[in-house]
Amino acid sequence: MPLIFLSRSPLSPTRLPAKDGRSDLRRAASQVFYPVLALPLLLFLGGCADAVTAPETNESAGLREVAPFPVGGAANVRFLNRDSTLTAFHGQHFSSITATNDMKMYAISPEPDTFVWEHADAMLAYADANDQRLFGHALIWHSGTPPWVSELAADPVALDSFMQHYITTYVGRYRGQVDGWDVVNEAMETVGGAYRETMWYNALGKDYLAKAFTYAHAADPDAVLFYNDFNIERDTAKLHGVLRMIEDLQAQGVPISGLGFQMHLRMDIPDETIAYCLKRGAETGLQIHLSEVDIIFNKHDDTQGGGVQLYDEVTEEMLAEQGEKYYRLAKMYREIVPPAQQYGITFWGFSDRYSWINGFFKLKDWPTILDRDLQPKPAYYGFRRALTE
Ligand code: 9MR
Repeated sequence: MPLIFLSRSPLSPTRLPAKDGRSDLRRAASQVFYPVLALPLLLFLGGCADAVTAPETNESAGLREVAPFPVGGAANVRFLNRDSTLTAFHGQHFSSITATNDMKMYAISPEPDTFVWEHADAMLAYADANDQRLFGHALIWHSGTPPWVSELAADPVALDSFMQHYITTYVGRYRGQVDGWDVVNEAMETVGGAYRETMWYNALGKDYLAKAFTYAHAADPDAVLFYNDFNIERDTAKLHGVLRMIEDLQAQGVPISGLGFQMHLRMDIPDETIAYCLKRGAETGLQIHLSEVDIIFNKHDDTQGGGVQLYDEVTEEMLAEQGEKYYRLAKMYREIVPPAQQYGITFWGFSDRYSWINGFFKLKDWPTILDRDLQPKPAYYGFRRALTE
């Protein structure tokens, strides 16, 4: 399916329609505290896993039509232009899109005093043409920082001034059109609750987070502004570190409005731990985004090439279990996160053929909702069942 590009300039002042009419609700709810009891929920989920469910009456409808919250798929422009089967799937099933890499700092500002808008504009045009919400990933991230910006760290004043200029220009350009941003990504150490000593942290101290959110809010006061991290659904020390940081930001009046759980899950991460972490996250009152969902069978040590191949082949039974894991994840999100805080669930790649997992960790795995032939897996049906029950 060819991409259709609209003629509307990305500078148009019209905010993309609140596609489900919920944007205002989402923001209004961001300060509300919702206590949730995890135990009854887990008992309930345990019961549901075996429950006989009524057949769905609307099987041809896309996930986006049956979901009570936005459902997204991460993709790059090049990818969307290349694979028409996946483009068609993306348009049919997703109401939200995140650029996997095209909106990172290394893509937007690869050289000094340069902004390259071509791919971000194309993402916006694609989102517009498909009536999807565009989510911005990610403004400040140590791994997304191009070398020339890292060199600025020798002069903290210059680095701060660049950060302000970058965020103001970028968020300002897409004001009203990018619905929300990962303002800061992965500011905590891989394991445990300490700040990651990135060049941003080393030059500016932990205040770089407050500054980034403040600059982003000034550039688009209506955008939903997220802190996003990985393993915070399993490493409770890391989650608690993130919660302390959020409390600190909120106490200072910093305009943070969302918390992203990346949710790069593994089959053996206990549901009880995920439920606890979601509950604690929701208690912040922030919007909660499951921002990069996939579920692997094998293991890795969180480093590039660090895969541990436990399973060389996947069986029907394993795929069925993965379907139940997807089911329980979506169900937990629906039951634990109050509806007004459900910013949505986004898949980080949605086919086993193209998933980042295999190349990055040097693993053979089956993490997504479509198989290598781009056919829906039990994971797809499990996820869908949790939306429609
Ligand atoms: O999937 C992304 C991969 O293609 C890129 O090479 C990499 C570096 O930019 O980033 C990957 O996406 C990461 C995301 O931006 C942040 N959370 C972890 C994701 C997987 O590494």
